Amino acid sequence: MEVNPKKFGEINGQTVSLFTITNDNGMSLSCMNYGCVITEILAPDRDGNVENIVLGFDSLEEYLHHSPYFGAVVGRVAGRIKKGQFELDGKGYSLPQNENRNHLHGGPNGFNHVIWSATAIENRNEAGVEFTYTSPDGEEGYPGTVDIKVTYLLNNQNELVVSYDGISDQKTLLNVTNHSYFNLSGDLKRDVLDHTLAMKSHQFLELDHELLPTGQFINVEDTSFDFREGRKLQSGLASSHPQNKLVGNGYDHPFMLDSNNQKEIVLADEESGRQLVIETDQPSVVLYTGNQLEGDFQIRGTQSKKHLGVCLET
Ligand code: FUC
Repeated sequence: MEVNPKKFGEINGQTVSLFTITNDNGMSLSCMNYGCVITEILAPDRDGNVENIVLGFDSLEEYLHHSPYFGAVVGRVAGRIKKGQFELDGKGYSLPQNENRNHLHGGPNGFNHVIWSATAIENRNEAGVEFTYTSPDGEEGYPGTVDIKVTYLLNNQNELVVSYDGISDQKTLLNVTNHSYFNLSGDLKRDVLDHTLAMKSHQFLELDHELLPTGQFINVEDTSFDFREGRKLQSGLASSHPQNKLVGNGYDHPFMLDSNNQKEIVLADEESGRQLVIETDQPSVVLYTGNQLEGDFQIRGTQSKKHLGVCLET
């Protein structure tokens, strides 16, 4: 299998490259070394029509101006840190507050905004890119120099393997994720509300009005948060559950996973026949149904709107 690189743009005189990895079934993934962003995943529907299944743009400029973390690696810490404050071994740290008074997704200059080094990997049955970055001590307020490596590998079983590897010279926080917005309808033909999601999770975390976890675990039983038998995302939009309403009609919640590496998350679109199976070694996943996607910009010719994509942030 092969990786094809090309120039995607420039930031302050530095070249940003786009890498396209194609497997023997015609499935492909494109990613760039700015933010390790996955810009496109082309996958067949039940009739073999190959179409894009993630939200992304065709130009670097659009990523710089409009992207709500489309396809990016977010960190050092994905999610929100209250007031940007945390304590480690008795020492207090202050991080930039980039969403009202809270710290979101690693701060305004987090991993999604930096240029990574990239090396293509080409083997017979898999290919991909290894991205590396050295985050200096104190970057975005976090202690310790962190050497981080992110690898995307596509194989001939239509599997994408995402690996993260980080090491620091000081005790620190590191909790990254990939922020791809999936839409299995293909080329954004429909929003994701009639996608069916099945998740092995019996607990989710309650959020407060700033979307910060309160520390309270809620059992999913008899609620619109019970995905154990599979349910349409639409049910969260329609639900009167205060937690669905709070996040702008939908989901934006961490779910605790009951098992790992056992098809614990399955997203399916009946009409196209496409299915996304996610397996992880992580204890939880944030389900975000694109409740804040309404915006004054186009996504490859489609007006950005609520619920156009769904993120499953392990
Ligand atoms: C998700 C959500 C947030 C935010 C962001 C872009 O991770 O938890 O609410 O909108 O992505």
